[in-house]
Amino acid sequence: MKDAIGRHLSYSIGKTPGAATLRDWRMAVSLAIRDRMADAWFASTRRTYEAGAKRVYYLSMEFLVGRLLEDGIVNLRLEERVSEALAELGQDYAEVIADEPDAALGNGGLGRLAACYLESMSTLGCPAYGYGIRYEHGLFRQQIVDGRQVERPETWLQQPHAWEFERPESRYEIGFGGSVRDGTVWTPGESVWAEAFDTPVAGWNGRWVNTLRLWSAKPTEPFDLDRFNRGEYAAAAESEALARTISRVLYPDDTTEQGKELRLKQEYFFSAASIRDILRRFESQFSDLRQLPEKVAIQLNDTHPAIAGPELVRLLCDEKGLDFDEALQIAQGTLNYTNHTLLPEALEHWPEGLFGRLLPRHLAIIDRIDHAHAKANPSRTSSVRDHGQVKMGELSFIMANRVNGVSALHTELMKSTVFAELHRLHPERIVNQTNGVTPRRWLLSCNRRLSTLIEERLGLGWVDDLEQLHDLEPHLDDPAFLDAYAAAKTANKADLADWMNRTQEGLTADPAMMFDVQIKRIHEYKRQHLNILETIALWQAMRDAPNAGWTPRLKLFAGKAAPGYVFAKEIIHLINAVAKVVNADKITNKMLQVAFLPNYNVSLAEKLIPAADLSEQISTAGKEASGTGNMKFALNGALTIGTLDGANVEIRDRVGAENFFLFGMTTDEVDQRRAIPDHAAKAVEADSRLARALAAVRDGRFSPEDPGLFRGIADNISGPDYFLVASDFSDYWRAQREVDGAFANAGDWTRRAALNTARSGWFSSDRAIRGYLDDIWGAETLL
Ligand code: OAK
Repeated sequence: MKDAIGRHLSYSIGKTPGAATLRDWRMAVSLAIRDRMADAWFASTRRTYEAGAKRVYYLSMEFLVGRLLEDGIVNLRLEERVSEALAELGQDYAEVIADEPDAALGNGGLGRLAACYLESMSTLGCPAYGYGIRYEHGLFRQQIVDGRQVERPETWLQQPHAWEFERPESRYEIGFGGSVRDGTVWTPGESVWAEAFDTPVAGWNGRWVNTLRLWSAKPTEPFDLDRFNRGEYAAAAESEALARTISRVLYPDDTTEQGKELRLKQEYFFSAASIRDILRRFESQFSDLRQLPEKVAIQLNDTHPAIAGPELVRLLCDEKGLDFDEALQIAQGTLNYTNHTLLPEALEHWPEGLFGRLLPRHLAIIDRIDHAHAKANPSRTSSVRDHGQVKMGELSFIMANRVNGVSALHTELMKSTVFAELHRLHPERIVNQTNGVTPRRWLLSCNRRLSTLIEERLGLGWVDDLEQLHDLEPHLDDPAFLDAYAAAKTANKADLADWMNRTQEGLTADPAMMFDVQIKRIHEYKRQHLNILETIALWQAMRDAPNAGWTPRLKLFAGKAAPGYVFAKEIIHLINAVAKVVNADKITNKMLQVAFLPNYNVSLAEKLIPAADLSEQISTAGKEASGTGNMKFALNGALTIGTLDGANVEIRDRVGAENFFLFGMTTDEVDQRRAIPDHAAKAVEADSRLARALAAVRDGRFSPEDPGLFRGIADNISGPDYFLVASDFSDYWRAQREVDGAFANAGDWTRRAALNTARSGWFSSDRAIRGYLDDIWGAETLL
């Protein structure tokens, strides 16, 4: 290992040890690790060809992979060798790992899920490719300036990236616009190259390696030398810059519709390149396109790649000469669709005018698909085109062999709401696959103290068979085990507290406090404002009775708001304003501290989750499709305070109701409550704590220099309150006081935390991927 690192430092990076920077060392280590993936990578491809196996293609607009070096080292089981080698080379292992920038090619849940699933597919030996976009700029970097979110460009690709292989020979010309002749001959008005960059994704033990193939946009028109020679430098580079725009930025929206033309271009760009690549690989091995459904399963990660359906039909008809009905049947046998949200504003639809201008042939194909479906289902009343819009959810549904939701509750709601009619017509099509998370990243490597303790008791079998964590339960009767479990948590908290106290102005975190954590995108449905309102009420109650024996708490928040989402940004501002007042209050600051940690990303989550005591999963019931953070917290021994929403329901069923703090209205109750006139005003009137906390917000207690600053938030909660913050407040307060009482009993709390770990094995992404393999893809694993 030492030689391998040294060789790369000299001959790949071109530095001597004396001149090498931390980044140089990190690059050299990364290249040495990447080398060790190569043979298994080639072997995986060879095995797949030899077996004539079915391949899975996961098409996703986002892959939120985070850092890759530690993941590679851990999965190849090279930790000791790398840290020893680095020590001998005079370098610090942890520093080298921490030097890597996060690959933030995603917004949140959907993108991180795609990354967990790729890793699990490799762990299981499922032949698979991930297909996405190689964004030059991933999700923005969040700064907090005077309490407000400020967005800065993220620049992960400005430094050399160790993990990818550029494949200039794998490129496809992707067209847009233009016209269609004789009904089928599409002549695009403009085009760009989609060029492939491959990253190897190694599974546990490095036995199988799949590929993440990301497309980068390159100009088809060469640089204009004539204009350059005439001194028109900017104009000479114009077409090049325009082409590159397509893979320039990740849209920073999470569950809101993004209606930009460029966004539709991005979606077609990566979907079309991926479909062509899939067909090319298929045809290099098989001769009959009718075998496609038998040899290929394509998963659409939400509707962003939905245009892959019409594109596949187009290629099969217009280029391969199949007739339409046969092409449609092949495509429908190959494609599947995962829905990740029911929020109306997140259901993609495109204006027909824009769609027809950019993709004229596809619009005609969509109409034919829709007519064919309507003809076969005469009782259908809806259609893909509606009120001048092309609806991508409906399109995905009718193009798919299987459609899935991401938690049991969400799947049932899909059947009864957005897809009610299509579900009636195709009752076998919708299936559930509750989300999962990879235990390699989300326990083994992010929480060394806990994973070492588990290894001492159970060995390492749980790492790729997470249900083995059940075998911890007998150890709960051993006081030494519980002590060690508690000590691991406390040490994780102490590390985090040290780091926060150094970096967060005004904060005094003490590991003896309860670490109460809410980390996720900032959104009204996720209700960070419910949490901060309860924080305010708690602070007021503590001031009233400072000696009432309060359980000391640190309230931690982190998350990004979409740049255009004004209300979400006001919530961030309010949290920071409350932190400033509360942390400085001499009466309460030993009992209550509040922090908003900037720039939430995968690496920050890896720091926070192992140190959490309490996991806040408090969305309005019916709104959070699943959640995956909720699973990571439970696995790492945080107890959940949560509503009956998304996968919380299944977490509670598994860890036991007595180890989960439930509050709030159910999905049905939410609908009923919303129908009551003035529901929020009535809830405020009925709860004096809520009224007082809202008054403090409204009257400028947290913004003395601008008293009206947060009035909008207070008015929303006591007025329209679509997300029912006011109506759920009393029960949330009750549950939080129950949490206080439970935390005060340290021994019992640890037991309940350890039960959360022992009973969370089902939430492994390995289990989820097995479910996809069996119920959706019909594919075999080769390990
Ligand atoms: C993002 C953009 C459009 C549609 C959905 C999303 C998204 O991230 N949804 C989230 O997906 C996660 C993975 O399935 C779920 O756990 C979250 O509940 C859901 O909000």
